[in-house]
Order: sequence, then structure tokens, then C-alpha cells
Amino acid sequence: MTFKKLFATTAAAALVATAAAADVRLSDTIGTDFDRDTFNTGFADTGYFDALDRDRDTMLDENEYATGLYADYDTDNDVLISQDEFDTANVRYYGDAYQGGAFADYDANADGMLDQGEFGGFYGTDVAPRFAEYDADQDGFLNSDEYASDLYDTADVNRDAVVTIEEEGFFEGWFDGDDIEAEVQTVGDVM
Ligand SMILES: [Ca+2]
Ligand SMILES: [Ca+2]
Ligand SMILES: [Ca+2]
Ligand SMILES: [Ca+2]
Repeated sequence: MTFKKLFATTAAAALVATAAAADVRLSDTIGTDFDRDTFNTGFADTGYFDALDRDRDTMLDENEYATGLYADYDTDNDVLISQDEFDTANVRYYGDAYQGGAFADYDANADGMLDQGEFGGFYGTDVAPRFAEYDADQDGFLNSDEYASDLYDTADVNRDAVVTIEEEGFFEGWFDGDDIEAEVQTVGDVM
């Protein structure tokens, strides 16, 4: 089963299971554990990493990583980040434990939107430490496996190595069927 197929199945299962207990495991619904290895292997087949890797060197530098985040935060694809998009995405990435700055801290021109440069300020302050955390070999880049580990842990909010139905909501927002490659090309550099 490809990751796309796996994801489509689990997203549908999540919709069906919204009223179920939050600790239902994927293995209960689709017969496989959504463990790190399964995820990392499947993730490599999605093409998502390749789409973010704009210079095609098989690595994400911080700029490519931050642009991918921008495209993900921008759910309505207007190439601006509203306060609602900012708050919603921060809950997805950090759960209720988001400790970073407020939207207004980064909206330098106070127009109610974050553009690429303003988002770069948010990235540099609040997100860059996570890039460093997942750069396991400390070469300044995230390879596909390092990046997949970041995504997996981000989804696994309580870090118990099981992505629950509730935690899967992260992927519903993240992998929303948009043309990610076109989006990141449109967003361009944020740093
Ligand atoms: Ca690259
Ligand atoms: Ca937007
Ligand atoms: Ca602004
Ligand atoms: Ca690395």
C-alpha cells in the first residue's frame, strides 16, 4: 500500500471515527501500525519531499523547509498568512503547547497578514530550533528521512510512537491534495 493510499484510507477512517475515543490506533482500523518506519518509508513515495526540494539536491536547506511551511500554513493559497491560518497551523504543529510569539509580533507592517519576509521572522525565532533538532547528522540540511521524522513526531503530539486518530488530523490539514510543487514555487523564498 502506498502512503497516498494509506493516507486516503486513514483520513476516511478518521472522519468516520471522529466521535470515537481519541486513543483508537490505526491498527484497529486499517490493520497496520502507523509507526515511524512505516511512515518514513511511505513518505518517500509521496513526492512531497521532492516538491519542497526546489533546487533538487535531495536535501532541504532552511529556506526550502521554511517555504514548505509557508505553503502549508497558507491553506487558502492566497500566498499570505492570515491570523486564522497562523493560529490553526500552530495548533496543528504544536498542539495546545504552542509557546511562540503572537501573530502581531511578526506582522511588522500591521496589515493583518504575514507575507514571506514576515513569516521568515517567525521561522527564525520560533521554528529554526526544530530544524536543528531534526538535522540528526548536523550537516545543515534535512534529508528525506530526517524530514519525515520531524513530520512523524509533529503528528505524534504526545510522543508515544503511536499516531492516534486524533493526531492524524495533522495529516488531513497537511496533505490537503493541493499541487504542492506549484505552491512552493509561487511562494518562493521566505528567508
Ligand atoms: Ca534542496
Ligand atoms: Ca492565506
Ligand atoms: Ca504583514
Ligand atoms: Ca542532515
